[in-house]
Amino acid sequence: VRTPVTVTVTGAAGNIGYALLFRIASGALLGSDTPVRLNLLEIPQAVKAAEGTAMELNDSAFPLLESVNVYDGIDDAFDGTNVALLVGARPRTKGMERADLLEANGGIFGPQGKAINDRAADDVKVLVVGNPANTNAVIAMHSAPDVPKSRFTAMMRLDHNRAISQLAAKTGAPVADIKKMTVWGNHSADQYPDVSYATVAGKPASELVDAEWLESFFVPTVAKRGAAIIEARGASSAASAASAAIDHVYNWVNGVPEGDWVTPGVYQDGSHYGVPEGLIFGMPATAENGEWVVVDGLEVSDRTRAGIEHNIKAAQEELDAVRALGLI
Ligand code: NAX
Repeated sequence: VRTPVTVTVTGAAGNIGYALLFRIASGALLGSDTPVRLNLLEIPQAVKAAEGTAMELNDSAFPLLESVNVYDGIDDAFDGTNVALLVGARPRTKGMERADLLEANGGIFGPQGKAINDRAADDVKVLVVGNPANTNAVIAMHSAPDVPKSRFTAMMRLDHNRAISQLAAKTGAPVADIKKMTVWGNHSADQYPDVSYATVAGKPASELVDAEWLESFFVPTVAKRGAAIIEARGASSAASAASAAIDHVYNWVNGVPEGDWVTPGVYQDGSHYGVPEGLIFGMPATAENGEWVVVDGLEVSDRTRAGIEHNIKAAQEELDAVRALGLI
């Protein structure tokens, strides 16, 4: 049995939190031989609900769960944290301008980044789920100058998994047969899900589906799936988002199977696919020794290039707004 890992989950009393915590405690996040200490962070109004969830976690008697603690103050919540899942965010409410949304989230992710900087373990890995995820991740990263930038990531895995699911349904293949899916860019409607390199039971996906289906069905269906879930369920994606967060961290820590890759939103140093330095951007990656490794050198079609450029523009505009607000 390995040394226990401390996992901090923000927004622990929310919908994603409820779907996420039990899977972390069961061992799905880090593996079945790694004991977990859970730190749950909530805002004061939701602490009672988080304590209820903590009671249920204890009642589940998970053999790997060493402890559960609930916090309403950020510093202690990140003390010794090895994995920080930043789920809680300020949602966009009706009539809210983008600047207001960014400012409210800057007030959450800036201080959390600083607490991670000051209190987390040296090997801390951060996954930002709360929207706008890519930009919130950049804000947190800027407040944590002592933490390597590559430790701040944004969740693109739900988009990646949605893309796999759509391609599987179209081709009649099991999801396990689909490899090398890619989603470029941001977790927003701007994203570009790309089957250019994907294989289905070893065959190039591009030979199994036509360009018309990709353009008029696949891309918009994946990019707008969140809205379709809200329409059907009357609530936003929660269990699938939690599952994607589990997949992201599991692969980051334990690696990606040979012959495949996944999509994390990763820090850009300016050396990948023409994406400028400073963004946190979805692209194909594997993981080695707990570090993401971008899959470089893929040939990029004109359509993919356009998808990447569109996302660069969208991400930069959002960061310009964040910069104008003095948040980074
Ligand atoms: P909920 O509103 O159910 O839960 C959010 C929780 O966060 C609440 O309990 C709230 O009290 C808490 N919270 C707010 N501010 C906090 C702070 N400063 N510190 C600690 N906790 C705080 O939302 P839920 O459905 O769980 O979604 C959470 C976030 O995930 C949202 O921002 C949502 O937009 C985002 N999503 C991101 C996805 C992705 O793929 N990146 C997909 C799913 C989801 O839409």
